[in-house]
Amino acid sequence: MQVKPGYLDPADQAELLSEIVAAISAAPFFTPRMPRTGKPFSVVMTNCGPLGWVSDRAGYRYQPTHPETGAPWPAMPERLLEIWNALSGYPGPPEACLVNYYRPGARMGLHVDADEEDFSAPVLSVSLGDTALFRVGGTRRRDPTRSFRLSSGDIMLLTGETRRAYHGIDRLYPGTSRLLTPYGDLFPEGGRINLTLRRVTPVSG
Ligand code: MD3
Ligand code: FE
Repeated sequence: MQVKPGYLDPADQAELLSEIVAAISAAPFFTPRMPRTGKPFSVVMTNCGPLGWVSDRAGYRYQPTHPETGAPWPAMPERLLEIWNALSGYPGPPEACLVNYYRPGARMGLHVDADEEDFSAPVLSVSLGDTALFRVGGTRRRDPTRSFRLSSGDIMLLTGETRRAYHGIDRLYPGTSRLLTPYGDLFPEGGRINLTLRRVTPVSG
């Protein structure tokens, strides 16, 4: 696992956010639900790129269309493809960009990302907006965990062993960023957006 604090400067963050806001207007946030129980997540989501991650009573999966509108996901911003090319070391483009929105009070419990077919590909995460307390452990739920803060503009690259580690977001630190302020209609309480770029299927060679 590699963390690149402040990889994106404030101008880059603002430009990336404007592209994500455009994607959200084409593919509105949906509320993911736990398989079987239907319990809603506190995080809302959308996606861009050829595939998007969704979760509902039927289960977790990647699919090419929005679960509510049925439309294909919007294209992945070129800027994200460039970041992936610069940092991932992977010989193919990402297929999914999951957009998670945390309002103050939202969290994401400890989990493992296991719905991708290609675990040799890294996961690349971009944090925008309020600082969050991130927690990562080992490949077993009982393994010890460590915590650190992720701030706006930070990029995290998950490779190798940590790609299969338990991780989650324990809390936000509300009011720590003004990046979302221009979009008060969409984000009236501020909050945090996390982008995760993933390869889902292996690159065919
Ligand atoms: C560590 N998102 O969408 S991103 C998720 O901040 C998710 O929204 C968190 O976990 C967020 O699945 C964390 C960073 C991240 C992504 C994948 C990982 C950390 C990871 C996979 C293994 C270990
Ligand atoms: Fe995850």
